[in-house]
Amino acid sequence: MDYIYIITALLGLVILLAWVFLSGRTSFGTDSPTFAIVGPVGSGKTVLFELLTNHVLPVGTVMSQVPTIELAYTVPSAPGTFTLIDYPGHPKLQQLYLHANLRDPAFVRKLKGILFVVDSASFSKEYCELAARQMLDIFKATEGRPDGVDMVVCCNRCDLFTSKKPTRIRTMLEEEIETQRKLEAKSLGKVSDGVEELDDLIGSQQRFSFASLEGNVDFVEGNCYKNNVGKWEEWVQERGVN
Ligand SMILES: Nc1nc2c(ncn2[C@@H]2O[C@H](COP(=O)(O)OP(=O)(O)O)[C@@H](O)[C@H]2O)c(=O)[nH]1
Ligand SMILES: [Mg+2]
Repeated sequence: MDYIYIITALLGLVILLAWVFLSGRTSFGTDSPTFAIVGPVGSGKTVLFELLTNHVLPVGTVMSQVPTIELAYTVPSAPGTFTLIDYPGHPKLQQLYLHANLRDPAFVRKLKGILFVVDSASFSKEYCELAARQMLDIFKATEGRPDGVDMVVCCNRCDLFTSKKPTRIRTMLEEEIETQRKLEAKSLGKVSDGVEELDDLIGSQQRFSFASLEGNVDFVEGNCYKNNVGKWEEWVQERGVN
């Protein structure tokens, strides 16, 4: 009869150890340094993911419904492997996947860099509002880390004549983020004094600028269409080797 107690106790111990081990592991069951590809729908994220992982231009893409994950992503000259995740750009799906991950401190800690892809050929005022909203939500999570998380804004589709230059996109985004931050602070101020929380993270003293963030934000043009992604790859490589 005593055996039953011993076996039950051992079984309990095994389950407990398994639980401790598994719960300590972060999203997608891997602890390797991670690069995230984010940005609005149709900006070229999935095409970029394919170029970075398979080095081929996909024949066609459909709107992504779930994240695409490469667990054995290698970066030239960098030791080991990385995780590369292409997140769907639809706001609802971003909440479900990207922001669910960003709420996990262990996930934020292992983030090596964020590739924020925008369509520089459709960068209208409305598009800028959407991109700024998405960025602000990301910064709220990443700027909580002492050193922030580096980001490269991939100004994609520079092959099209309507495309805007990275410097212009940067200025438009800074102005828009400042506007949205003020609006948010105003509405938060009405219900609570939680305003400091956001302002603490991105500095309330001066106007919003990317330079005042903890993480470095670079704006670099390119286009997936003609496989002109070398500068973005170099950016990833710099973070991968450090
Ligand atoms: N002209 C042009 N089209 C591109 C470029 N990059 C992506 N596309 C096209 O943009 C569309 C959307 O790309 P996709 O990667 O699915 O966007 P996602 O929603 O951000 O994942 C596809 O039809 C691509 O072929 C580019 O640099 N130039
Ligand atoms: Mg996609």
